[in-house]
Parts: sequence; structure tokens; C-alpha cells
Amino acid sequence: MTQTLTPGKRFITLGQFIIERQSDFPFAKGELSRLLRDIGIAAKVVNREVNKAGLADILGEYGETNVQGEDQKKLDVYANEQFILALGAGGECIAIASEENEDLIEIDSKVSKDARYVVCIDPLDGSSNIDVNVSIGTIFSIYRRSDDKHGPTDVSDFMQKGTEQIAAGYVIYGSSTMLVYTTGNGVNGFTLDPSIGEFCLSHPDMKIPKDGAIYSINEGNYRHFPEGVKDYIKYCQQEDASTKRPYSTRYIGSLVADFHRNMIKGGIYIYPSTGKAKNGKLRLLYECNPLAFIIEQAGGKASDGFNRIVEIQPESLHQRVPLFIGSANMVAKAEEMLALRNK
Ligand code: AHM
Ligand code: MG
Repeated sequence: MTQTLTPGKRFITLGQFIIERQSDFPFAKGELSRLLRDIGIAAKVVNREVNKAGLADILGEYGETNVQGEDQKKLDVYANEQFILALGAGGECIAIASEENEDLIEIDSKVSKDARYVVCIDPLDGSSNIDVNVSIGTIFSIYRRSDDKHGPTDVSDFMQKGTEQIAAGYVIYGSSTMLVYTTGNGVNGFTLDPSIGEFCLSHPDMKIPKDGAIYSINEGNYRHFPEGVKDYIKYCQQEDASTKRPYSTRYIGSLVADFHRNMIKGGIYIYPSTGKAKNGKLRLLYECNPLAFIIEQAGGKASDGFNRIVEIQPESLHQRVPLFIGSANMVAKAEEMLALRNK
């Protein structure tokens, strides 16, 4: 007897999706796909270790030798090594700038001698949350070297505005692990199915609501915020049913987790300048630019309070900038209040 197969819902893995979308990419086909694939593989390896983090006491403290005689590494150091290894072996990346390394990492291998891409990475953001089992993340951003540059790489390859990003993404190691990325044609999210070890398309064409009812900021620093930021916080707390105010405060203290929640529900994340840190805490290259590219592709906004994040000219690898990011109308309102105080 012949059996008829009724097609079910199509199941798309990250690898398949990257190949299907190759034509969106203006440069040589395959290069970006291989870079994204390498990042996806490293993310799975890091995910495996993040999931074991709570077992540190059983398997041996970080920095000590575990029962198998292996050295235990701090997870952020481990994640940094994994991403560098994966990108270094792939052959598409000529240099990496990591939040964990003072200087850029030049990839000096035969396979990478003609590579045209540089990658900025925050391998494990929010790592102070690991010990308390709170979601953490990886953030990455890919740039192409200018066509007239050849020979050894240097910092100038990284001094490109966020508008020049070829791709950017993040991985959230949460109650489930997700990889979300953009190549400038919308934002797509993939959830790791641990049973098959694949990221599967779960959030196609992500869009952030234009308005939201959540604001995320470390209000412990309130006294040191600029007056415009204080005004905006007061605005968030005022009663006004037509704009869903007062908003709720949600601050995990783990940027990727706060950002991801706001992407889905609508909201604003703010890390402004404080008394201690004039430019805030977050880094332009590793945190602000990639998330700004993603949020704009999802219909939101990212600003330093006055200018689009992606239009800031980087001057150094570890440069910090204030960050206002999230639902377009919420960021616009915060900018409006800052401008009033800056007249
Ligand atoms: P890190 O790169 O050292 O992990 O710092 C970045 C983290 C973000 O994940 C988080 O949003 C922020 O620092 C929290 O900072 P604070 O404790 O000052 O509110
Ligand atoms: Mg960080």
C-alpha cells in the first residue's frame, strides 16, 4: 500500500536559513555564511558550559583543577577563547576585537591571509550574573575591511561607524538559548533545540512594538543622572492611562536579557552618563553598535541621548557611550526630554 506524506510545518535550522538568505548579502557568497556558522558553533559550545555553571562546586572551583585533572576556567575567559578559536579557524576573519582583550587579536594563519572581515565581540556579557543563575549573553558584530586596505590589519579596520556593520547578533543563554541576528534585512531569532543540538527558526522577522510599558535603568545611580534623564524617569512614573503609564521597571542587570525582553514586549533600556562615568558603562563596539543595528532593523531606535548610536565615529576599541535603546516612541520621548534640558 502506498503511504501519502502530508507535509507538516517546515522546520528551518540556522544553517539552512543562512544558506537560503545568502543572496541578501552583497559580497562573495559563502563568506558571511561561514562566519555566522562559526559563531553559531562556538555559541553551542559556550551554552554547554554555561549550563554546567552551577556544578562548579561539584566539579571543582574555577581556577582550580577539577576531579578529571582539568583546569577550570572562568566562564567569560572560556567563552572568549571559544569564539576566538572558532573565528580564527574559519578563514574569513582577519582580526577580532574582544571586550575581554586590551588589544585587537590578529589572526595570523595561512587560511586567513586574504580574509576581509573583522569581528567585534563581547563573549559573555553580564558575567557577574553567572553565580546567581541569571541569563547572560554574547554580542557580536561583523565589519568588512575597506577594499583598498591590504596587508596587516590594525585598529583602523575597527574604527568604522555602526552604519557599516555587515551583520550583528546576540546569543541569550536563558531558560532557553536563542541566537538572534541581522544582516540588514530584518531580524530573525533561532531557539536552540537541545535534543538535536540545532538552532531552529522560532522568531522570524522580529519587530519591536513602537510603544512599550517597561523602562530598564539602574535607578540606584539616580542622584548622578543628567537632569533630562531624571525628567524622563519621572515621566515614566506618572499616571496616564492613554500611554500605559506608569510604566513598570524591569532591570535584570544583564544587557542582553533586558534588551531581549524589551524587543519582544516593547520597552526602553537606558545606561546614561553617571557621576562616576561620563560616558556611561557600555562599549560602543561590543555592545551598543550591534544592538543598535538589530533594534533599528526591528523598527526601534538607539541613541546616545542626542545622536543615532550607529552614526558615532569610533575613536578607540574600548570607547564607552551612553545608551538609550528600544521602542521607537519611547526613545524619541527620552531624547526630547534631554534636548529640553540642553537648550
Ligand atoms: P560587563 O560587560 O562588564 O558584563 O558589563 C555590562 C553589564 C550589562 O550587561 C548590564 O546591563 C550592565 O553592565 C549593568 O551595570 P550596572 O550594574 O552598573 O547597572
Ligand atoms: Mg559587556
